[in-house]
Amino acid sequence: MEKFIDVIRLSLGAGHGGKGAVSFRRESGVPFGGPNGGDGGRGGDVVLVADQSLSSFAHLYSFHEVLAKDGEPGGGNNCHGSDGEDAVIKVPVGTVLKDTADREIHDFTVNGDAFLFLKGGLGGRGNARFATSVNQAPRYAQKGLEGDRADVVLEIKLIADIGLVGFPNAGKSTFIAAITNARPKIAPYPFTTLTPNLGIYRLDGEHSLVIADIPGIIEGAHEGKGLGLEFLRHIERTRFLFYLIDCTSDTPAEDFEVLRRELAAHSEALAAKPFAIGLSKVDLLGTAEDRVLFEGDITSKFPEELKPHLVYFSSVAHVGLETIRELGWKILRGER
Ligand SMILES: Nc1nc2c(ncn2[C@@H]2O[C@H](COP(=O)(O)OP(=O)(O)OP(=O)(O)O)[C@@H](O)[C@H]2O)c(=O)[nH]1
Ligand SMILES: [Mg+2]
Repeated sequence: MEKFIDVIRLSLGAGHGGKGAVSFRRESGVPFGGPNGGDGGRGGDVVLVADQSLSSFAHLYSFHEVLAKDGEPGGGNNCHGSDGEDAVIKVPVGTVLKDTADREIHDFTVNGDAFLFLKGGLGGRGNARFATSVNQAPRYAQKGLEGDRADVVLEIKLIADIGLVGFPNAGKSTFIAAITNARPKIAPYPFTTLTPNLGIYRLDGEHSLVIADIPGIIEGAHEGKGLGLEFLRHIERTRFLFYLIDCTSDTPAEDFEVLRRELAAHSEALAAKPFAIGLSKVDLLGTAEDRVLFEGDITSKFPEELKPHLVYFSSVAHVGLETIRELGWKILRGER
């Protein structure tokens, strides 16, 4: 399984400016010509660019340090040294660049956003620049300046529209596999999902929503039980939460309350997001006629104010997925 890397530290350095040259003209018949040492080139910059084709920092994992190239030194004959090549670091959309004290430097929310982070050092001036009427043959040229350096942390907050929240085994991964392009591992034991999966849910040819499948949550997760709540940051930016409850649970309404309490313990803002409650695996309730009866019974266990939020579905039998698509359109249009 590919490791999902969501936080990395990097040491970044812009290039050093190239040295200016000390050089003098040599012409036949002229024993000692004027200064003609050229300037050094600029050091390369460090630029970070948001790229929507990426979804992790896996491509950066083998680097501890990323350095732009130094500027080339100037040459004789007023030759300007070439500028050092920039270091261009691609990051997934949703990346936050921070310093090592956890202060945000830049937030990459838009594909193609290019952030010039570290400036390369200026090239040194060659001795040709220092000729004056009193010193017509300066033997002095500047060294280039150092480029900026910084240790940083890159963190990705996946930008999903919808976050799936549920106990282990509720059927979250099966759901995202049924309606999106994601192909997460699915298995009949708890904590199959250890790292978040993102899937694109196509509503039609042009419109889609991104859904995040995250690890299961259990009661006491805010105290570190199970996998804890640390991964909830992956759904902090979603507009909508889809709570998944196994419809065969004896206590579906309590299950929902436990989940909501755990979320609130992590972040009140997260728990206050718009939501729907998906009762999963309705194929286990029997035939279509049986289902109507059982679903009525399950609905009656929920308090009145939650009843309008209930959706019954089965990812395996493809039941209720049209209702979920309608819900998807409403979320897209901002009606939910
Ligand atoms: N009958 C039936 N089984 C389902 C359905 N959806 C999921 N399952 C089964 O439920 C089990 C758990 O499914 P997962 O999708 O892995 O559950 P999860 O919520 O992602 O679980 P964690 O990753 O452990 O949190 C698997 O054995 C699935 O095959 C469904 O609609 N009907
Ligand atoms: Mg899963």
